[in-house]
Amino acid sequence: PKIIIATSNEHKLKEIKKIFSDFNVIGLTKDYNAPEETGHTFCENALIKAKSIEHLCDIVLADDSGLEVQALLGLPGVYSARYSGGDDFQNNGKLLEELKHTANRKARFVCCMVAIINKEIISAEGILEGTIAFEPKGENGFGYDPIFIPSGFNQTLAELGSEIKNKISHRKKALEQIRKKIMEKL
Ligand code: ITT
Repeated sequence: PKIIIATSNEHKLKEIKKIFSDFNVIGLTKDYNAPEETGHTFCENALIKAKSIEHLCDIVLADDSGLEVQALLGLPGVYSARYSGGDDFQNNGKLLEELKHTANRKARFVCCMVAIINKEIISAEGILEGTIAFEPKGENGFGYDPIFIPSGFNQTLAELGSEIKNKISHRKKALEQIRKKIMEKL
């Protein structure tokens, strides 16, 4: 089946295409006129994005995701993309600076997927637990991947690479759950 994804993030799109290789996943990226993400939760924002392209296809999907740092009471959270006002590199710099004197490095990635399938809304959440590194390492991935060490590993997601990331990530977990729900509706 064909699925259109509401995202302007090429990296997300690539991961979703890889994990949903059994669907005909189409990304809008450049043509996507992103709505303002005014929600207070990942799922609210994912729903705003999914609704904005609902008219385009029988199945549409949106991903809203981010990093919750325990010592920062859950920030950057829904503000993850715009945390520093700059790019990914600056976001990572700001976060490391804020945690400079903090021993508690616990954090988690959260991903909420919302699909609208023949007007019906379904959602699923995925979480990846881990810790924040003391300096950025690795070249793969995007966003906070260079400073996030998933539980059970001792390298960052950017060092571990996409093959491992796509097996354990918050995005993978959310997609597998929503895949089941989509299949039930088809
Ligand atoms: P769209 O809204 O167009 O999908 P976006 O990048 O703005 O693209 P979000 O609003 O969901 O997406 O913000 C997600 C941010 O959270 C993203 O820019 C990263 O900074 C971070 N993030 C989410 N998933 C991540 C991952 O798998 N690895 C690293 N950082 C991630």
